Amino acid sequence: MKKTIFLLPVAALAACSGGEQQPQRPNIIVILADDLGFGDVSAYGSTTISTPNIDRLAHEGVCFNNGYATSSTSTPSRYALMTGMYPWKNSEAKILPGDAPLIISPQQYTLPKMMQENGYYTGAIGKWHLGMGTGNVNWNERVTPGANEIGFDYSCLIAATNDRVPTVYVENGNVVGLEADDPIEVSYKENFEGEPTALTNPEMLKLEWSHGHNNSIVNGIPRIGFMKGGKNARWVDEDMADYFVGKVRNFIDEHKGSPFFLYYGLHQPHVPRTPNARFVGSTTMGARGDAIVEADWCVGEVLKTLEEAGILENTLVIFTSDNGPVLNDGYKDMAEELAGDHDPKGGLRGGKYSLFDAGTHIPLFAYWKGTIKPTVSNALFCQMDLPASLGKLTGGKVPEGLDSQDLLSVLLGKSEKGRENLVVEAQGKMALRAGDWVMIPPYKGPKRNRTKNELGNLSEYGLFNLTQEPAQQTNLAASEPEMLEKMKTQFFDLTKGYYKADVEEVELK
Ligand code: NG6
Ligand code: CA
Repeated sequence: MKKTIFLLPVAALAACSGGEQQPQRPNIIVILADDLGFGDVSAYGSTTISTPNIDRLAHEGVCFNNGYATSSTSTPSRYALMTGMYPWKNSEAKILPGDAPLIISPQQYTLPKMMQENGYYTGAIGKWHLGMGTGNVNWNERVTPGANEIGFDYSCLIAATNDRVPTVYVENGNVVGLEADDPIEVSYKENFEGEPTALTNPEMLKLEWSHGHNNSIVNGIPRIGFMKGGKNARWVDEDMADYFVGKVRNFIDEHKGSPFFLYYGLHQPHVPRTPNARFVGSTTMGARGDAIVEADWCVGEVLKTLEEAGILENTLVIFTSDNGPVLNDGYKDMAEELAGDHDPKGGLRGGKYSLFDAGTHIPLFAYWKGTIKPTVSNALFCQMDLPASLGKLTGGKVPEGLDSQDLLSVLLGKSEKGRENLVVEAQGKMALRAGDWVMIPPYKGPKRNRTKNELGNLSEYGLFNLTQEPAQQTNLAASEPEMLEKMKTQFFDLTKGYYKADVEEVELK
């Protein structure tokens, strides 16, 4: 038989042989909401709130039923995502004040640095909360080291949280809109003479505090910490979503031609909840519900921008939340009173600050149009696994010894083989999730804090089967002694040198 030789175009040849021509690497966007609970998105079945844009990621991507943050508060949770290391291995990874130094060393491995070294253009926009500078920050000069020193080519951030001073945007280390004749001063110890606080000038408040949050007043809202000056640089809370969406749009438009990595830290629905007037009244739940709808709009804007730039099919979008939900986190914004039938925990137990499941069991979706097939995944996946998994996806170098696990095939919905276990953390206390089970060692301390969230301080060992009972009401420690022993052995092995039976309670003032 005569042999026929087909001549293929050069590009096709390269693609077939898997040789020189690399497939184009996707852009990656990680959207991290702040305090958004498992029950706060309609994707997991909540009928009391509608989040169509977030749901689109869930329904057309991988919807994780067992997605986790490492921690039930922001700083440690973000630390793990950024470094691929358990935050309880770094004693500084706890809720930081707004003037705290950067807790990630510029020598340390980070997810953005890996992406940057790998040819990606990298950006961080929105909430930071990993510290800036080296202590005693002078906000009138470039604040360094910060995001730009640990792997981000571009950054536009709020230093800590939207309830902490300084209430200014920091772009590439510089306070935006700062005027030389009105320098900023910040203190977490004492007020500056003559500056109004919630205690001295309650008549200036448009939002009242319920616990904490009675220091400097900015934009009619009392904050944590004291600040002076920088009047024209101060943010307007109600415009924050628009401000950051604008920055995200610019970032995508400017870098659509090259692979980029974008970390977008939404400030919603963290307190103070200040949705733009466009969203006020969009739910019956008051500011918290309206802030979630605003966050959903932000996600929609990201997708729209990608579509308009023609790069939606070449972008992996990961959506998640830094920790579980809370209703009253220190302001009288009626979140509790107006919640109605809405359960932000989505049937789980606990919430923000808690060792119970709702503290760290959060919404997680991975969306990549045309590549990821709509999938519901029950695999255990933690945000801390993003560094190793995204390294695998993009060819980035992942060092030995990280706690981050390469679960790329889980992330892309091709495998259900997730983590075998995960140590979760709440204000220095730790618990173990493994398989269907959760083991919580006994800890002293109150059952609830000022938020009324249950903290998970148990007087005896707690053992719960999450598949049988997501609400963690039945302690099986006595009836399942073998499982308890197995979990304890694993837990003490994993946390060796770090576990402390006595952890001082972090008091919310
Ligand atoms: C607490 C604040 C709370 C919130 C939290 C950090 C008080 C009483 N409470 O100390 O409002 O800011 O810190 O939240 O001040 S997180 O999501 O950034 O971890
Ligand atoms: Ca948070």
